[in-house]
Amino acid sequence: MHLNKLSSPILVTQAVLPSYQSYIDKIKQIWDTHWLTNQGALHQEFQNELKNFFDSDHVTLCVNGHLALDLAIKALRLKGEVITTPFTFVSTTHALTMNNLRPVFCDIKSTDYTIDEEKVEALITPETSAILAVHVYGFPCAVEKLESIAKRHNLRLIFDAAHVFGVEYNGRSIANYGDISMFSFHATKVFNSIEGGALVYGNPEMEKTLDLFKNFGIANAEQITEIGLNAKMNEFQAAMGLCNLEGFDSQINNRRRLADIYCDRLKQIPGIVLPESSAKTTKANFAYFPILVDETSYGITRDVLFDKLADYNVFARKYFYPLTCDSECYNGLYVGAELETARYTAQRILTLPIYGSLDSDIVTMICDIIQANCQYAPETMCIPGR
Ligand code: T4K
Repeated sequence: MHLNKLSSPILVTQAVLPSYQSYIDKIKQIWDTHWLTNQGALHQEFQNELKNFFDSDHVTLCVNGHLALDLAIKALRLKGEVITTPFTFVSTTHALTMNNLRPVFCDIKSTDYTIDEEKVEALITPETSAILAVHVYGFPCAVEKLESIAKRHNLRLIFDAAHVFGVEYNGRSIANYGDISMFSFHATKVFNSIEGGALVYGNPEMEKTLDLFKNFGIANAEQITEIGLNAKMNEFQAAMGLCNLEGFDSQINNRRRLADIYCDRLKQIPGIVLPESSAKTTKANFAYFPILVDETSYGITRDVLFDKLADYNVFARKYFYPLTCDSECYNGLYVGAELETARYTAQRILTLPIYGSLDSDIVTMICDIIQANCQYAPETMCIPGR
């Protein structure tokens, strides 16, 4: 099989943009009103749209996902220890440690890489105040089991839902589980508001607290009732969110088509392991396309495959390596944690390029490269183009 290097780089994702004209039309009112931030009209409109989208009465917008998570932790007044996953973007762990909480790392499942709910209870101590789980790559955690553990032990349950915008589980938006869910609308996500984030929750009393925390704790011009920060979403972000919401379904449909090509081709290759979400009733969003490279069956390691793809101008990413707890900034504090599956996964995971505007021929070519580099391809394997 002869494969040529691509003329321009293919990155793991490409930010979704609405049509130029639709954004210009949307931001025109900012020039009319000179209102740029601090809960303006576009902020209000976006918040209302998201209440419909998430089927929730309570949505708080934030300038980014990380500060949204930070606010959730502050508003829930957590203390002591929080059980969490190390297989995530560093934001999840940093949000805990920056709030003087001690993360207690739980292992993940080898099927969909979410926190292993069967291992959570053993980690609960009198110091535990919450569970912070991540719907990683767009795969829902075992939400009911985590909810019942949290209830039994009187713990708060937070979902880092940065990856699951648009996902439905059991016919409901995934936003409606746990005490609070944080969504990221960063440029790299399936849905973006340039930067941005939202908190979705059921308790109406949280709304006031979150609004205070995200605006310096200012209750009114003369009263500061909380030690808060600035996490407000501005009008340009809200405008981008509103425009991108319109194109969201077609974004997901395009991703689904690409994911189908990846799945059909890659499942045939020895040593390329595809995730299996146990949440069968999910409406998926194809936020990421992770593969696990099992070097004993594939013949080369994840890192070698990463380099081979780069030789063709294809830049996959090692999301999420290293585990957050093994990051330099944590100074080996968690080396002893029993995280066998998480460590195995982080060494072998590779997320392949996926985004709505990606050409299906490129996806086919990426599969060809992965297939061509398998050292143990059986003779009978169907190799298109050979
Ligand atoms: N929790 C979880 C589980 C998360 O994954 C994240 C964020 C958070 C919390 C925090 O949410 P935010 O505060 O970010 O809202 C990226 C993103 O910056 C980060 O948002 C994301 N997770 C993480 C998984 O990925 P990098 O350092 O890998 O991004 P970068 O700049 O290398 O971009 C990746 C690719 O995206 C580029 O190769 C091309 C494309 N891209 C990027 C940017 C910035 C674009 O096409 N346009 C752009 O503007 O972290």
